[in-house]
Amino acid sequence: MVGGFNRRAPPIQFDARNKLDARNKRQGLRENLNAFWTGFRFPAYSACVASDAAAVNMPKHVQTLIVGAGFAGLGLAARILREQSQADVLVIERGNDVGGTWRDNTYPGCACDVPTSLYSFSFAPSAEWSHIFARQPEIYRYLRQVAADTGVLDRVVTECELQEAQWDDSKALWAVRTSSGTLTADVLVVATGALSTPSYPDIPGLETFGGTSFHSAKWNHDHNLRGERVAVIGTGASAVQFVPEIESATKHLTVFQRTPAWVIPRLDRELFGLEKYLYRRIPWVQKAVRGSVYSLREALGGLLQHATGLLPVFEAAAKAHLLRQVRDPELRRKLTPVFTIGCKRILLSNDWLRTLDRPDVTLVDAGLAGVTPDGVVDAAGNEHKVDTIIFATGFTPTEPPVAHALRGSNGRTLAEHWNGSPSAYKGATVAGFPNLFLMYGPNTNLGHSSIIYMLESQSTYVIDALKVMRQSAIASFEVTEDAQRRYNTRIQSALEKTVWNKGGCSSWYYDSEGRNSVQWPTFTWKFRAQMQRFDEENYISRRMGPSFS
Ligand code: N01
Repeated sequence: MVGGFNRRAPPIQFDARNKLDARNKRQGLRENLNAFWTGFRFPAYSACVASDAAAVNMPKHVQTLIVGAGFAGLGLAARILREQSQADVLVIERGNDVGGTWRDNTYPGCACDVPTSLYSFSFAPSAEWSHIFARQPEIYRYLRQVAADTGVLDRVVTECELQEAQWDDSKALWAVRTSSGTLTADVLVVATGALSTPSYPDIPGLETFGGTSFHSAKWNHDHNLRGERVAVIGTGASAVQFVPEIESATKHLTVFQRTPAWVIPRLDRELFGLEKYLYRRIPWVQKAVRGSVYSLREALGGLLQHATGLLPVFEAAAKAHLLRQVRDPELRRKLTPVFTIGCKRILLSNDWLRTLDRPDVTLVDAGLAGVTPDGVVDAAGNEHKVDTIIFATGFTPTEPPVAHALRGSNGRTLAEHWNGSPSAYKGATVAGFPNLFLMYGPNTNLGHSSIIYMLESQSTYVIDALKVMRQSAIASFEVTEDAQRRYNTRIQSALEKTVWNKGGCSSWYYDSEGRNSVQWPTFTWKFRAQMQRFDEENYISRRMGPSFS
């Protein structure tokens, strides 16, 4: 499945692997004692995890089924296997490889905008990153290597899409239909990512366009942009990365901006050989760097959440950056946001603004009226003739398609239950949907730090829940409506004070009900603290009985 994977790359260091092995052995003994738990059985599918879809032979039942093999699904599976090497866990992935968003987003210049020392698994540090902000190919390579080194790869079925999952209350399990067959699962974990389904704007006439069009998350590498007139729709985190990369090849670039973003310099550089050497030889050096990046980011989070009065200092820095890079005052005016910095994601770029100031680039901020066979018409009625349209219009985090595939205890889908406004308990569980965990669920996104930290916190919660189920012979758990309601009231009230809610912008953090159902409102360590333990007291649990055997 991972043809081209560089097996000669230096191994990723695994923290205290030996200690873990010993713990795993002790754990293994305990697991055997607890083997009465229905789902416990040795995996029967290792041979069916395939390099070609035809060889896939789905198991009939699995204890823990994870949907999605990106950072969230891989990280969780890796940690489950570290705790219990024989755990009955299966990962299904609709793509042809692991890697999630870092497999799919291959646009020119794609890179992480969070320092990679923090945007990587805590249990799998790598000393091989090329830059402070790693590039997409190396992050993708890293994920494949982690999947291989942790044994997760042997539990992944690729090209296997979840089509429907229905909770069966009488048997206390999920009946799952996939593109590769059906199976049942005791526990279902949805790790399909919040930024995985591309969003396309609803522009009249789009279907009449005679040229080429594609989304930044599905870059068409077979199409050569050289000498073309290209339109880019959207000016978010993806556009600022690829526009400077493609501009010199195109004949003319027309960038359609709906809302200008605050942009600050990306303080990036190559990592020195000495740094990599130290990271390899003295792992705590890298841990210290990770710790400092984390602390600085938490300080920024503090400003975004609690001290919005200090944010104009950052706006001044962003305005100075704009002044340095753009000579044309009219263009500077168009590029100056009218909302508080941080309300939308702060963009990092050293060449985006400068690129927009080039003579072969036009920034259109009049809005979009439609598409003709030859080009794009702006709201002022001007037609911009183009050969290719690239949509850099983001994703659909508040309307995840997977929610249509999950049916809870009353037969309604999660999408029907949410009705356009997602909410969950701790971003992880939903009343009416027993034995279901969401990774990167509602109100777990960040504006200041690494989502990997949040995902690892969620993994801790899921793993503890699995342990509690095993130890207490619990067949099913379901969060109480009351706990979920109280939790969300608290989250929404905390969000009220933050820049994401009161910064004067509209953003993809808001759902169709006008509720911010995306952002985590406070420090990430507070999220970690609440995810340390599976709080059974907020759940309705059903013990195993003869009907569940
Ligand atoms: O998408 P976006 P993205 N007509 O939603 C515009 C993550 N990420 O792909 O601002 C016209 O940020 C929209 O305009 P407006 C990161 O979390 C991470 O760039 O809504 N324009 C905006 O300009 C990021 O936030 C990394 O008014 C329309 C743009 O399209 C997220 O991915 C790297 C429109 C969309 O910007 C998404 O980034 C890259 C319409 N109908 C991305 N609809 C990391 O390094 C939308 N727009 C971790």
